[in-house]
Order: sequence, then C-alpha cells, then structure tokens
Amino acid sequence: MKYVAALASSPRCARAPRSSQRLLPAALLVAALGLLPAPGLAQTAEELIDDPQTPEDVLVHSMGYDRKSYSPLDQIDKSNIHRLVPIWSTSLMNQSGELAAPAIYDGVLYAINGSWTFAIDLRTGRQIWRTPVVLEEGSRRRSSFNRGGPVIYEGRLFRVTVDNHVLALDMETGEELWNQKFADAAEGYYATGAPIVANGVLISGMSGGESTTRGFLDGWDPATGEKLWRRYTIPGPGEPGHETWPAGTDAWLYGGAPTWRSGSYDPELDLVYWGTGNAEPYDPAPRGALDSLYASTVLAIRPKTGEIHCYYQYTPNDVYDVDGIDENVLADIEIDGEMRKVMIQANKNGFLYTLDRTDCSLIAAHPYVYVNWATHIDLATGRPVLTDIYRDFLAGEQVYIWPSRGTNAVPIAFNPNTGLIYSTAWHVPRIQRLLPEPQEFVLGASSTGVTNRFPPVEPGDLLGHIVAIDPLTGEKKWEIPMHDFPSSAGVLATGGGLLFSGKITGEFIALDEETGETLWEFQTGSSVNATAITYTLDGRQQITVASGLGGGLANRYARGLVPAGGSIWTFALMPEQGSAP
Ligand SMILES: [Ca+2]
Repeated sequence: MKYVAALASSPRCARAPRSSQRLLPAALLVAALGLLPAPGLAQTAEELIDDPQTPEDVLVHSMGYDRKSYSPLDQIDKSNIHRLVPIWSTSLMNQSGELAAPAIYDGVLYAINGSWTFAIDLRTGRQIWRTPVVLEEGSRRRSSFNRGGPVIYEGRLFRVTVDNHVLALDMETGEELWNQKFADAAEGYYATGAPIVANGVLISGMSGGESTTRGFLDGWDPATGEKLWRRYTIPGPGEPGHETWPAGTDAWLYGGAPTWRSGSYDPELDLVYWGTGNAEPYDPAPRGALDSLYASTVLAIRPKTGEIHCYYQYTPNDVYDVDGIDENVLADIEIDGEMRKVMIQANKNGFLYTLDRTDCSLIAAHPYVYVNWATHIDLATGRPVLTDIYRDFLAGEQVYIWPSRGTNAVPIAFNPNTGLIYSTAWHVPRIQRLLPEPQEFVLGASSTGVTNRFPPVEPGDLLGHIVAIDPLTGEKKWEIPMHDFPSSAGVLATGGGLLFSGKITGEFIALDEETGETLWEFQTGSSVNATAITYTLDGRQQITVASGLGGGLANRYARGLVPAGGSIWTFALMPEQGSAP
C-alpha cells in the first residue's frame, strides 16, 4: 500500500487502505463463519511467512522466520552511505536498556522495552499510543529489559514482562486484551525473551538459568491467551532423556535449561527451533556430571503441540555457562553438491555450528573466537573434546575459560549470496572456580555452585571482534578488532553490501561487507545493544535502530561511561542536491 501525502500526519487514515482490502463481501462472509480473522485485523500467518518478500514491513524478528537478519534492499550502498542521515528520533522513556528491535506494519513502528510498549508513526516519529508495563506489586526490576522484539499477529501485539507475564495488546489502541502469568518469581523465574507466533500458536519462554528453575516453553492461543501446552526443557521421570539426570534425586526439577532468547520457524517442515541455556548448577556434582538434557541444546518442536521432533546438545554437562540459546539461522545451502536444509548457530561456547534442520544432525562446527575449553567438536559423536581445564576445574582450581561467551546474546547475520555469517564476538575469558563447600539449596536463589568473574580491563585491551566467517569451512574472510569495549549489538546485512551494527559506546556503524572497514558511523546518545532493521517507506529504504544501555554485561563495561536512557533512531539517505527526495 502507498500513502496519500495529505494523510501523512494521520496514522489511522494511513493505515486504512490495507485494512480495507480485507473488507470484501466474500471475506466478510467467511469471517462471519469464523473461518478467517475478523476484518480489520491483519498480519496473517501468510504475511508472517512472506515477511522477507514485503520490504515495506518488518513483521518477524531478524527480518524473517529464518532469522537471517538479512535484507536484499540495496538503495543504501557503499557509494552513497555517506549521505545516510537521521530523519527522526524519539525517546523511549526507559533507563533499563533497549535490546529489542522494532516491528513495522502499515506505516506504524512498534517498540518494546522494560517500561513501555509504543506505537509510533513511522513517517513522523510521533507517538500514536504508549502503554506502560505494569508489574506485580513488589516485583524486582533487575533485568527488566526485553530481547528480540514485539510479536505481531492478527491485530495483536504480544510481549512478556519481567514478572513472568505474557500479554496481548490491541495494535490499534494499545489496550490490553489478555494477560497470563506463567511462572513465579519466588522460584527464580523471570522473563526477558521474545515469544514467536508459529502455525497460529504463540510460543514464549522464561529466564532464570542461574537460579532454581526448570526451563520450559509455553504454547498459547493468540486470540484468547488460553494455554495450549507446556514443554519442559528437562524431561521428567519416564520421559526420554530423564536418564541424563542422577536417579533418585530432584536435580532435574531445578536443573536450568532456560529458554530466554527466541526461536526460528520453518513453515515447510512446521518446526520451531529454540535453544536452551546452561545446566544448573554449573558445579556438575549435584547433576552427577551427566549430560543434563536438554540444557545447552537446540530443540526442534511442533508448534501446535510442543512435541520434540529432534534435538542437538551443543555442550553436554555445561559447567561454563556457555548455553545454547542463540537464535538459529535457517538457510538452504549446497554442501557437496547437494542442497541441504541447515540451521546455523554462533554458540556462546565459541563454536559456529551447522546442523541439518530436518533431523538435528551435526554437519560442521568451527571456532569463531579463541577457544580453550575444548580442542574441537568430534563430528562423529557430535560432542566437544574437552581439554585439561575441566579436570583442573573439578580439582577446585581457578580456571580461565575462553571464551566467556562467543557473542553476547545478540543476533548474527547470514547473507545467502556470500554464504557468510557476520557476528560480533567477544575475546574475554571467564574466571571460574568451584565453591569450596556445596551450595545450600534455597528455592529461587542463585545456585550456580561457583564463583565467576571477568578480568579487569586495561586501556587498549583487545576485547572482541566483528567477524565474517564461512560456517562450513570455518574460514574467516576478515576479522575487525574491538579494543577497550566488546560489542553488545547484533548485525544486519543488506543487499547494498553493507553490515549495520553498533558499539557499546553508542555509535551506530555501517561496515563494508567485503572488508569489514567502517564506512559510516553516527553517535546515538547511549549504547547500541540492539539489532537494526531495514525496510521501505514510500519505496525509499530506511534503517531503524534502538539506543539505550542495558543488560548486565553491557552495563559492566559501560555503566558510568555513557548516558543511560532509551531512544529510537530512523535513518535515510539525504537527497543529493537538486534531486527529488
Ligand atoms: Ca516484510
């Protein structure tokens, strides 16, 4: 749809055309029979699947269900990036961090953070509505940020709040339509992740891998909020995988495997891919040093039922908090002359994995950062081959584990034309030691059984990279060092040969995809801890990114050094002199 200029300041009018397209007599009749969403609603399942083919909107996280964080838009390219300028910015009225990317539909931008949900007129940057996050009385506000982004489907916007609620707002008005509590903070649960909608089911996860939780995913009816299913990420007695927990103990009831990021979806296979975090405690003794399924694993599940189709455990018996939660990028690529359906993950454990997404089998795994806790991943067994660090750790020694995290829980990008993964990466060890005595069990309390810290930073220290890497060969095309600060931003790749990312010190940056050279940067005023999106408005390419210091690790490096406070920025090319905009 296209806007009429005279209506530009009226978002309600501007949104009318697409809605009115649904007001066909036949559609009305079918809607009356309950076979279609009611007229006026939008973002159908088909629209979500087709998101990459509709550059005028961004409906799904990371630019599509396949989470490639790639757009073929090429109006902004290396030759004109110097003309990229902010066209509007607005406050997001929040001090706790902007880690989410917005969604865009019919000329309206939807943004979420730990304090608010916003609808903003994409043309003017003016607020259409905002709805406050209202937490339960006495809720803690620590970690009250949201990763991923808002989820939109059939006229509703879905999100979680830190106090373990999932809710739906009316996209037209911001009014709350339903609200469900799914866990208890007193048991160690909180919520920072992003739900997805797949095959008509809203799927949400939980956080709390460092306390006494048992991870799960919930399936909800998006229309009513009715809970359809729960899939625990630790199998109970009698279920396959339960034997990876010590018999006769309740370790499995508090064993972690949190689902605190978000999923990918393959509509053809009808499978959702969702990663899980560490086993809990990190101290392996209470877990019998067994594999602890399904911690640090990717699960392929059926969205209608939560049934597990297949899984791959990246790090059996995860004692280093390396997790397996990062979003899997879904791609179809040629391997040995055969087209394969793969999923690619830059795991926090430092290896970049390529799996067959039809059966979760391992195809390739290569380090993308310096790794010392394993020598390699054995392709025959799918398991990491551990170094002596594990023995030293069990003996009670203080160990330096590289990496503390390969990436800081932010999306990577995959360009299907280059076949390369682009990621921000950390070059920081974790210094970890077992507690001298076993930790007493306190429901809801931190229960890792270890002490851990990061080394202090000296001026000029190398702390990370931005890297371009082939997931099949592990060959790095280039690697750009980052000194003094690691990055906490995701990457967006575009058809213009550009990569957009950000710095913890607030610069939004554009790199040359060929070389990693920084071609352009702009100071956004706080810290870029989110991932950019790109789309067209009236056929003109724009780029939007949030700014706002948030998240424990970004704060560790930059608190006190950059201003806090959330804002969102939209950029477009300044017209060349004498040319039409
Ligand atoms: Ca789209």
